[in-house]
Order: sequence, then structure tokens, then C-alpha cells
Amino acid sequence: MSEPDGQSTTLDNLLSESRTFPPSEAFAAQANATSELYDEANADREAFWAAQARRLHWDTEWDQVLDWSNAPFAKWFVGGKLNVAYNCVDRHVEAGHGDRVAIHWEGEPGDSRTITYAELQREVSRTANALASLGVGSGDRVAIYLPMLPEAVYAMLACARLGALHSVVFGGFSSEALRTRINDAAAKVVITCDGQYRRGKAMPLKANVDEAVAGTPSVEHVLVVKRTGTETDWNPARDQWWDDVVEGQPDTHTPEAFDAEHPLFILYTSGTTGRPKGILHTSGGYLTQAAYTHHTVFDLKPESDVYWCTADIGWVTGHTYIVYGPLANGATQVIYEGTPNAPHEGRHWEIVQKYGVTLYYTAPTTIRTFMKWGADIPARYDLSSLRLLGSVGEPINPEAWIWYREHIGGNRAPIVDTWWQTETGAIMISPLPGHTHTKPGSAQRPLPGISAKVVDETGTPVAHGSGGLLVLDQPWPSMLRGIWGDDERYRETYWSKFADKGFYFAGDGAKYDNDGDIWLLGRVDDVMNVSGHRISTTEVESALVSHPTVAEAAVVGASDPTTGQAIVAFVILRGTADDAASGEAAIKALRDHVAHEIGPIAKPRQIMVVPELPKTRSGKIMRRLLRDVAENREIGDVSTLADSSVMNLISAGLGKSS
Ligand code: 6R9
Repeated sequence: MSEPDGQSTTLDNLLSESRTFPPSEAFAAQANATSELYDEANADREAFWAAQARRLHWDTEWDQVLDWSNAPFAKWFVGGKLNVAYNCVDRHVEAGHGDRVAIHWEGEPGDSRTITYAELQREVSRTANALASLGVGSGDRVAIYLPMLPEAVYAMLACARLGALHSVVFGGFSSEALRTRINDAAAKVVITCDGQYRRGKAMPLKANVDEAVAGTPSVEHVLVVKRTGTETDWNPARDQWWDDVVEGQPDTHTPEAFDAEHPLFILYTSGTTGRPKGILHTSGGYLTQAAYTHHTVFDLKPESDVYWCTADIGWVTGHTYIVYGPLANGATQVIYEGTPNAPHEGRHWEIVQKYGVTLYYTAPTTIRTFMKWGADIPARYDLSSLRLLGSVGEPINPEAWIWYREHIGGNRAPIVDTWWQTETGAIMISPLPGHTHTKPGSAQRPLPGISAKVVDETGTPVAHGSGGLLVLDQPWPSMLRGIWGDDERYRETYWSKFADKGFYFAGDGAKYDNDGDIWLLGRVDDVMNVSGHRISTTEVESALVSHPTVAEAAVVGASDPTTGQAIVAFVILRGTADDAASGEAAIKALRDHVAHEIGPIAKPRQIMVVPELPKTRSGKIMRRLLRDVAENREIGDVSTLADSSVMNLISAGLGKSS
């Protein structure tokens, strides 16, 4: 394990901002969250979660709230049965809210669609019937490789309705990454579209699927949504247009109740090794915590709020806070297909104004991008509808927090900085709006019902004012139930570090301030956080060394003013490589190679050609020293290097860097 990336810079930032922001009386008076929630949860955690589970419709009530006897494999709401899609769609229609808008969908080129709950019910039913006609049933896996289209939501909910597991693969991942994920889950069906809009251009997407499924024996059908009209190759034995299969289906479908622990989805995330982990989530506990947190942390009033989470459906934030949480709560939300600067840098604020968005949830990297573009851009729009702002994905620096509050929230809307992970399934640490006196840069307290601690290497909680490692010391309903097909890796990755205490190790550094509030300080493992996306250093290193010119590679996350961290690679070229191989064109070829192997999000910002890499006597690369180089710092202690002259060689040779 190396030291927390960027910890020192984060700590420096913290010193510069010590204001706290109490909620306004008006907000507090109407808030969903009250301080009693903490008391209720402290009095009886299981009774508290049972009360939260009653937000949902259960076909059969559970007979045990939590079974932790086979830890770390949890069972929540044992014996209970429910249908997740019914809970997200049908029951709102049955309750008389069929005419309520579920989704205001805004396409990048400016087209839009309004989908009410009644329409959503028909679309999800048709899609479920279509998938069933292709042979999809309970327990089957369906890969979804789509941009932000309503069909992505229909497909996810149709899987949930049938008891099939979806594995959504972010549309920015390469065909290689898609193939690995399809094969790991042995998906039977892939759902994609012809092309996707990106900054005004139509980019092919189905072509990636064609490349991927050339090596996926499990795939029987590819279902293709028509979006851009982009020409695509066609394999008639395998490919079908979405419209041809879905349109003619009956628009009713009877949902079946599944066990509370029935698997709901797999979502791949980067670990510290090259191979991504298929994080497994199940039904009852996941939906309970998704609904509870969405209601409490975002203060949702389903009759009047217009909610917008800007995440992509390919990440966990899109799963829990676009699909399952908001829809379980009967919310009206905006889903936007494109990037924040298409066709202009005011696009988000234009959308906020158009739909009267009240609750807005985004990532620090996006906020910092808005800061770069200038406060005069949001100032051109009417943002007075906004009454709450959220942040997720990485620590938010106090400067961005204050800018967000002032220029987007009109110094009025409370900010919730929400800490959680793909593995936790839902928000774990966050202020409660209307209750908490917020502090710029701190996620502050575990939510009622959640327990988290900052501990030292022995698992002992650290004193207020000190730093350590973040652990979750009690099971929670939306916790991952394992890594798909690899129980051992699940135990090893999350539960082995504090095995004697039974703590879940999150992989994040954190500290308590003097009030006992938690400040997240970034990853303490070899996982980078680039624009809120988790990418492992090993994954990028494997991609680099798979290129014929590269002998060895080491990758570090260097702090970056916009993306949080940026990928910086150090490569040793093969013996035969001459000056041409280390030239600009060659470096571009390496960056493109990484994009092809993993996806454009993993492209290194910088690749430096070096003669050697700094290693300890046991052969471990000392990333700390490479980070010093990447961040233009004086190089730290080199005494544990096998050869201490290596750093001089590296510094001397950097004339060849890009
Ligand atoms: C939801 C999501 C999880 C990692 C996590 C941590 C970082 C997320 C954060 C935060 C500080 C916050 N992270 N939210 N760090 N403050 N509010 O992002 O899931 O993609 O799995 O990433 O992101 O390092 O461990 P995921």
C-alpha cells in the first residue's frame, strides 16, 4: 500500500476554509430529514432498516431483517419477496400517478421526450416481453452498452422485472473492455445502439459491439436501438433492431415477485489489479437503501421536485440515483444525453431553467470545469428553482464547494457531499439537508442506520483531529453481496485487512476534525480517481506493456486542477526502439493504444520515456517517487531504492517526455 494520493494537498486546502453553513429556517422547517432519524437508528438499527424497507411494496414480508451469520456474505430481509421494477414503476401508476412525468429526456442535438409513469410502465412491459421472447429469464445476464437514452432505463427495468441481471458497460469503454465484461458474466444478450452523439458528432457504437462479440461465445442476440442513423455491419443471425423486437410486443406484463436476495445487477469497477471486479448487488436491501437515501439526502418531494443527476448510467451513481432511487420514490427527473458543453457551455443551466430543476447532483470535476468556463455563464440563466445541490465521486475541494454554493446555489441551496462506492450501492456518509451545519469539503457523518469509522492500521479509531483509514464496521442493506464468480477475491479485497475486527475496508484515507466530522482524503491503494472515474494503475500499465514497443511501464495518478487526478505514465521502451519510437508520434500511438484497450477515459495525460524505473530491493515500483516527478516536486527519500542513482537518470532523461 502506498500513501494516500494527494493527501497533503487536500490537507492544505482544508486549512484555508473554516466557515460552516447552517441550514436556513425555511429549509429546515420542510426537510424530510430530522435529527430523530439518528436517534431511531441508534436505538435499534434493524428496526430502523425494517421501517425503511416499508417504503417499498413487498409481496411477502421478510421474517428476519439481517442474517450476518455467514459474514461477510450478508442477507437482508430474509424470506421477503418483491419485484424491483414493480416498485419503480407500476405501483406509482396504481396509486394514481400515471400522468406524473417520470423522465424529461433531453437529447444532445436538442430533441426531447417526456415519459410519464404510465408510459414508462408500457415501455418497460414491452421491453420485458421482448427480452423474454429472446429467451431471457430469471438469473440470466444481459449486457447493456448504451448512452443516456430512455431505452437504457427501459432495458434495466425490464431485466429487473424478469429477474435477469443487467451488466451495464459505460459507453466510453472500448470493445476490449466490453468483451472482458461480457465474458466474465457470460451475458446472453447485448443491448446497444447504432451510434451516440458526442459534442455534436455521431460516433459509432455498434461497431465496438461487433468487435467485442467476435470473442464472446455466450452472446446469442444483439439488440440495437436506432439513435444516430449511423451505418453498421449486420449479422442477421444475431442482430435485431430494438424497434422490430420491442414495438409489436404487448404493453402489459405481469411482474413476478423474487426473493429479497435475488441478484439485481453486476457492475464492474476497477480494483488494484488489472482485472475489473464484477460487483454484485441484490434486490430488497439495495432498493431499500436507494429509496431511503434518495428521499432523505436529496429531500425529495415527488409531487413538486424536478431532480437531475448528471452521472452516466454506466456508473453506479447512474444506477442508484437515476434509475432505482428516484423511480422507487416516484420522482420526476431530467435525463440528459450529452456533454455539458454541447452545443455551448451553458447547456446545463439552460436545462435547469427549461425544466425548473430543483435538485441537482453532479461531480466535483464537473464543478471545476464550470469554474474554468467562468461564473458569467450560469449567471445568464434563471437558476432560482434550485433548492439543493449534491456532489459525488471524489473529495470536493473547498474552493469548488464555495463556488458551487455561490454561483449555482445562489448562496441558498444546501450542498450535500455524498461519500459512497460502487460496492456500498448507495450513499453512506453525507450531511442531512435541513439539519447538518455543512462544512465545505467534508462529507461529515454516516447517515442514520450507517456506521463508519476512521481507524489506524490496527483497527482502533483515531482521535479527533487525526487521520487514518475509513472502515464500515456494521453491515448495511445495499452492501455488495460479493464479486461475481470470485468469493475469495471478495474476502481478500474488502475483509482481510481488518479480519479480526470484521470491518469492511473501503480503500479510502480519511480524518476526523475536532468536531468528529469525517473528511475523505482520497484512495490509499493503487486506484486513481480521474474525473470521478476509478481506474487502476495496473490496468493502464498492462495496456501499455501490451504494446510492442513498451518493455516496462509504471503509472501514477498526479493531482490535476480539473480532473482531480490525471494519469501519468513512465515507460521503458524495448531495446531496439530508437529515437523515433520515443518521438511525439510514438507517444500518441501509445495513448491511442490505451484508449483502444480500456477506453478514452484511461488515456494518460502524459507519457514520459525513461531509461529505468525506481524500484525497491524487492522489485516493487516506488510510485511515490514517480509522483514527485509527475507533480514537479523535489524528489523525496530515495534510500530504499535498489539503485539510488535511478532518479537522477530519470530526471536527466526527461528531455524526451511529451
Ligand atoms: C459513488 C462513486 C468510489 C470512490 C471512493 C472514493 C471516491 C466517492 C466521494 C469520494 C470523497 C466523496 N469518492 N464519493 N471521495 N468524497 N463524496 O463514486 O463510486 O465510482 O465506485 O468510486 O470514489 O475514493 O472510494 P465509485
